[in-house]
Amino acid sequence: AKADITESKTGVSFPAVLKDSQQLLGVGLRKKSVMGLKSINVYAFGVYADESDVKKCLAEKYGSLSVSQLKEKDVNEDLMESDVCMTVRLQIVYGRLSIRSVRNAFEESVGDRLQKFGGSDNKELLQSFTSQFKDDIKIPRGSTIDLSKERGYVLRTKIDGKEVGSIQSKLLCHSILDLYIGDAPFDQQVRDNLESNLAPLLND
Ligand code: DAO
Ligand code: DAO
Ligand code: DAO
Repeated sequence: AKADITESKTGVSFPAVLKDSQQLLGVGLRKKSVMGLKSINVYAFGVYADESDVKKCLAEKYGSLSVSQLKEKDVNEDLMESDVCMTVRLQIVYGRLSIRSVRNAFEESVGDRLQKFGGSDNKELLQSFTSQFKDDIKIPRGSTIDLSKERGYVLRTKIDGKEVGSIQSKLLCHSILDLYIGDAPFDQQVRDNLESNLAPLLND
């Protein structure tokens, strides 16, 4: 079996494979600056994609290319747009996360992407999501949140393995993934290593 990978700044480790077939493409750190001053580490994250979906959806277009050739293309765009099953696993390291701050951060980060990709007014869509983050949900340090894009652009959210909801929306799936592998990601390192980690899935 392949080895787990540890996010270096937090020491949080991620399994190399999730759900039997989703391969780890990179790990990173989500920070947040508070009051413009210091920044806190909020969660470590790992990005996974289903190996056979990657082959099916991307190999024909990219299969013969080297890593440096892949870097010239917008492979990340194809990954976000196509019906490849993916998971972003978040492991919370900040010990005082309130649902209110999750809601606010979500409206800021995801709201920004919904506007970017959806154009018109998505405020209602956004609020219909965030209103479902019930005030009594606890997300202590050590919690694991899985955001999974399943077949047909269904976004399923699980906290510590327990489902909290699912929503079918291509726009929402794209907006969430863009936070992690888009052009202005939370951690540039994941973006930088994406092609090197995808290449073996495309070619073997
Ligand atoms: O205590 O006010 C504060 C700072 C909290 C920052 C929280 C950022 C939340 C990021 C989203 C987490 C999603 C699980
Ligand atoms: O880090 O800014 C960010 C956005 C993270 C998206 C996280 C969604 C978390 C959903 C948690 C549901 C809690 C009920
Ligand atoms: O339709 O099953 C349902 C209820 C949806 C609940 C949504 C919970 C929040 C999921 C937000 C996803 C954010 C990444």
